[in-house]
Amino acid sequence: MKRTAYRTCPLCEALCGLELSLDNDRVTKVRGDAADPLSKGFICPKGATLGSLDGDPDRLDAPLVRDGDRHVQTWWDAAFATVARQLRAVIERHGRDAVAVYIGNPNAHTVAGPLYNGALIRALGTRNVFSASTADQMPKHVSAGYMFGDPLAVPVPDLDRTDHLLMLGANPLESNGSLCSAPDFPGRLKAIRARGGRITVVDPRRTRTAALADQHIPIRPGTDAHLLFALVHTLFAEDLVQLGHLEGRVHGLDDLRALAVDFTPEQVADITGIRPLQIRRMARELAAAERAAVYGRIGTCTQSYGTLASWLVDVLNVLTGNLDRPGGAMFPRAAHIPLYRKKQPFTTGRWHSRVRGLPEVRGELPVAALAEEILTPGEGRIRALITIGGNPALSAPGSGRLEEALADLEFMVSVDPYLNETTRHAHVVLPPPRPTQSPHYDLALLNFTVRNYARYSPPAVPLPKGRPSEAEILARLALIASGDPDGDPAALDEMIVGATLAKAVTIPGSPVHGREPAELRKALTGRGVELRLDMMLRLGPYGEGFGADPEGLTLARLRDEHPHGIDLGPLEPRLEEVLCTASGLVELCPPTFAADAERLREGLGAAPPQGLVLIGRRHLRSNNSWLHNVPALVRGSNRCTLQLNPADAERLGINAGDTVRVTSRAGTLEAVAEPTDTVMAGVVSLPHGWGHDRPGTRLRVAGEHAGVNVNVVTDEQEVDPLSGNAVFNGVPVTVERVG
Ligand SMILES: Nc1nc2c(c(=O)[nH]1)N[C@H]1C(S)=C(S)[C@@H](COP(=O)(O)OP(=O)(O)OC[C@H]3O[C@@H](n4cnc5c(=O)[nH]c(N)nc54)[C@H](O)[C@@H]3O)O[C@H]1N2
Ligand SMILES: Nc1nc2c(c(=O)[nH]1)N[C@H]1C(S)=C(S)[C@@H](COP(=O)(O)OP(=O)(O)OC[C@H]3O[C@@H](n4cnc5c(=O)[nH]c(N)nc54)[C@H](O)[C@@H]3O)O[C@H]1N2
Ligand code: SF4
Ligand SMILES: [Mo]
Repeated sequence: MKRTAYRTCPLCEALCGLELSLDNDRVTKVRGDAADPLSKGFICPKGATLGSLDGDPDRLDAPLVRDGDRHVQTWWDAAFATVARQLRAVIERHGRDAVAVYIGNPNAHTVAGPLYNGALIRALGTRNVFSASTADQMPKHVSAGYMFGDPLAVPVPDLDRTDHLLMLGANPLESNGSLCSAPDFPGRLKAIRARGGRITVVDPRRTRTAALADQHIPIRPGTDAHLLFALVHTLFAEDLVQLGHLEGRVHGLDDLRALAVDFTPEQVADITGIRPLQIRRMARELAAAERAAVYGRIGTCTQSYGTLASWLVDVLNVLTGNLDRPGGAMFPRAAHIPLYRKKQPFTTGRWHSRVRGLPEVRGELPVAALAEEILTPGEGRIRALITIGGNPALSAPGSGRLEEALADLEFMVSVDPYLNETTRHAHVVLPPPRPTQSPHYDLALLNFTVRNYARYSPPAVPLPKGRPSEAEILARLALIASGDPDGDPAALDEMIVGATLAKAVTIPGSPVHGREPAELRKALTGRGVELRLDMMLRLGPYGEGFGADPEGLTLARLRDEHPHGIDLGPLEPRLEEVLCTASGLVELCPPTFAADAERLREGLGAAPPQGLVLIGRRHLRSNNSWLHNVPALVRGSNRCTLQLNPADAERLGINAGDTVRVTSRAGTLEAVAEPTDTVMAGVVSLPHGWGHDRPGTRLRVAGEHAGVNVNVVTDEQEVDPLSGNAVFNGVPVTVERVG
């Protein structure tokens, strides 16, 4: 039977609405959903291939168990029974911390991950929790945590209303944007210029985004914090600080001014590679703009000063009066996040990693420490691992060592649709259903949209009988971890809903303050994911509030009356709702950051280090490590090349197409050279997510386009000390021609 279904694309942070044409259970065509108020029909080449991904013959549709070097299909009950038995055995032998969890990037796109991973982690009672966040945006959380009191309060550039966008370490023309959900990001950038605004891009490469901007400023990798400090310095020195509506709402301005004194443009010029005059001009332009936003993304996070750079980005937004005002950097209001939440004061380091003593951040330890926690003998060593939608064998820094570690585990279980570089090590693989069979609501991303917006899509294709949803898989793992392997997932939902409602009624300011939880429960509809979402939406800022606002949102209303999503309006000033620092003010100069800034001083006036440094690269037709099995996305020339500046190539006697050896402290790899003047001299660039040549995987297409794993040479010993984040940019390497 032919029909049409609507849903959100789960592949990147742009959250495009899709219109799927289906023939029975098969997707025959994918188009942009023109009725989606946020994406308005926009779609990219990845979204257009969702049908191939959904129907990929290599996608697992039954669980696997490992038998020696092979994986064989098994029944769901048998797979869960094996997990229960093996996890119990590891916990009995080595204790609860011996079981680690790794949560990968797709958990930001599934509804199951954010709803059930917490319960699983709590039930395990382990301190060894890792995720892709420490290979990505953890510096942003630490920065927001100390500045605003809430690690999730990461300001988003108000793209549609700004006149001046200063972008560092982001390439939305390839990535489609990150921590800023904006379908058709390229179109929104062009609109800034069309209305007379200005875009400046700071990036070691002349990317497609840089090419679209008014101005591209090449920067030596890993030195953004130096540049940003010099911008702060210039604002103070030239009396350009204008807090405007933030006057009286910040703390630490004098400390900040004192700290910035030495960071003159002259002092950072050599290390950043940017002329003092240019730095002053950037500061003046930023200060002069009517409405400006500074936006830093992964290039500024995955470096050794990641937290300092993230902090200084928002310091600039504050000093120019642009935080929390239209056209500046604003805080979206997500429909599922209640306003009355009691927030804990933000801290880090409540525990530390066993081997290197790295601090816990947001309940996690750095993924850069995962391998050593598995391989180093002693009390508290990790002996079992649960991976959920992640491929750390390719995505984690120093992943050569991590692969060795994965092979050393006593037990590993993976919730993943593919048998890939990571899951080939698993003793049990539990595949989630296809995207079309899964419900969708962006719990993790609707907090970062450029307009307030919500959308829920029910599964477009029903699950076959006996096939668990991803939510049920994770709920069953949580039940296993809590010692109740035969427990009912529905009972887990009731417990969570009951606990949330019981708390909500006690908090003054909540729409249900003083009500009876049991009575509230009766109003909710649906089971599992839908039940949980219905509760969250009702308690949220646009919610029906269990009768408080009869016109407000419920899941049924969002699903049935707004199948293309609902526009909840432009971003609005809401700093008061967000702020939860002890002082009640924006902390401009947290002591922890001031102390770490001492590391930056060492670079002042210093000549840049000699030698080449490595950075990453994203391509529109890729998505980290896992879309290389879709034929349409890997067709064409090899993209996994080592780009380098022609001057460096000439000096090293390297020609286009030569095989070159790249060596770092951590490891060595071979890649094909691609000289290009888009990369600044002294910098080489290799994309991540490749290296699909391992035995024991089931990725037929990707195997034919294997590429090399860049993370063999990135160094797990280097982290941003405040966040524990991995350092992928500015890795010192040597490059030589092979043969
Ligand atoms: N097509 C595609 N889209 C994706 C992904 C993908 O793999 N492919 N991945 C998704 C994920 S998980 C994420 S987190 C987002 C990331 O989204 P973005 O942050 O936009 O990611 P990139 O495209 O890698 O852009 C980072 C830029 O930083 C530059 N850079 C490197 N080092 C430095 C430095 O030291 N300083 C400065 N200023 N710049 C530097 C790089 O040259 C690059 O152009 O993209 C998401 N979208
Ligand atoms: N050198 C270098 N390394 C990097 C980066 C870089 O820029 N340079 N970027 C880093 C960044 S930003 C990130 S976010 C990380 C990503 O790191 P990871 O999250 O570890 O890696 P991914 O490649 O996103 O892995 C996704 C996995 O999820 C599975 N999957 C896909 N869909 C689903 C689903 O619906 N449910 C479940 N359970 N599983 C699913 C896929 O099969 C795959 O195994 O990589 C980091 N690594
Ligand atoms: S931009 Fe992102 S969300 Fe939109 S269609 Fe492409 S992959 Fe999907
Ligand atoms: Mo990411």
